[in-house]
Amino acid sequence: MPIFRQLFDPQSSTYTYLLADAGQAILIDPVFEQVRRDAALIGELGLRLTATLETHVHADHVTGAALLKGRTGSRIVVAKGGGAEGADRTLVQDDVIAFGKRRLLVRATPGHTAGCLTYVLDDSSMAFTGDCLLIRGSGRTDFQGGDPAAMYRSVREQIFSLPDECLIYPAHDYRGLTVTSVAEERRYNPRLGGDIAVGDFSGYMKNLHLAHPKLLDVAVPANLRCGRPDGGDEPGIDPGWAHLRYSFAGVWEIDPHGLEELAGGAQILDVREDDEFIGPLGHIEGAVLIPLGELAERCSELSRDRPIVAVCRAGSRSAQATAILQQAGFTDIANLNGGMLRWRAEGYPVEGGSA
Ligand SMILES: N[C@@H](CCC(=O)N[C@@H](CS)C(=O)NCC(=O)O)C(=O)O
Ligand SMILES: [Fe+2]
Repeated sequence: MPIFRQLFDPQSSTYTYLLADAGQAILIDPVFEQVRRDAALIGELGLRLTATLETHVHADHVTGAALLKGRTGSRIVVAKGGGAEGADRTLVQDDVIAFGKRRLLVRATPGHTAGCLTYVLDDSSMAFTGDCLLIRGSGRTDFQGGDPAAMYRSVREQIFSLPDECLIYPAHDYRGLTVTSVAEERRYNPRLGGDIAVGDFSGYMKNLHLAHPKLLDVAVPANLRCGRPDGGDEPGIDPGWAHLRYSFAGVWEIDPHGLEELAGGAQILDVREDDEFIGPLGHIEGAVLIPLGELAERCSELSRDRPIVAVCRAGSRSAQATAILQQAGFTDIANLNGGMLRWRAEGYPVEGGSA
């Protein structure tokens, strides 16, 4: 089994999939706004992102492909027939994408769009069906070259032909369901399962009457550029006041070395209890003490004009402090990774404390 993670974007109900083997990772359908999260996870798992794969040109969110390429050097991989420009590789039926010693095999599954692809893991244990086959549903077929008859054929010939136990991971689920299997969908899919014929499916799809995706006019043009921003800045450019690292837990972290480099340029907020502050671990010179339990009420004691580095014993209470400060409207905040324990272990100076 390769490393596998299913990641969710709540805004668009999109699933992004991380697959990795032997240190090499790929992402299927990364979302622009989640690039920082996804890059953090890949870093924390000690992986290198080699490629991002799209199942299709999305209409409801912008891909993170170009941003990820800028950050990590990953290659942008899309369908040959999808119309997107500026990719590093384009795929057709039966192409192979390698990561470590594992491979994904490409199946063309048009119907939701003309260029939709399904990616099947080498042992047929998993398939990533994009917006072709969804859990007890299917992608819509009413724009972007959608075609119910093509989708029917794609599902019947390219997906239902996989082994019964093959797990199906779609690009979306609007009810919070996460996974299904070929056998289940073959039997229970209300649009495409059992004895349903192509005419039945087309009738079903013609009467869906879905509103267009809210982001359609933004997402499609951006995705045709593989997610390259159109002159605009990338959202949430990384903070420039220190060398920070974003964690998958959602916290900006600073290492002891980074804090030392700031040389007094930040307020140091120690959120331990009074007795710990003067206890054996000591504290960092110039630190202001506000115990975590009092922070919400005492925020006004901190300056909004200088960045804040939160500190505690091991780095967990101070991570919570960064969340409290963020809620209170502070912007330049970081957590001292590893807290006083790491600060001391790496030989940085303290006031008070025992040797
Ligand atoms: N309300 C969503 C609609 C998203 C939507 O239309 N999703 C497409 C996939 S890109 C779809 O096929 N949806 C199937 C469905 O909603 O049943 C939005 O505004 O983004
Ligand atoms: Fe879609």
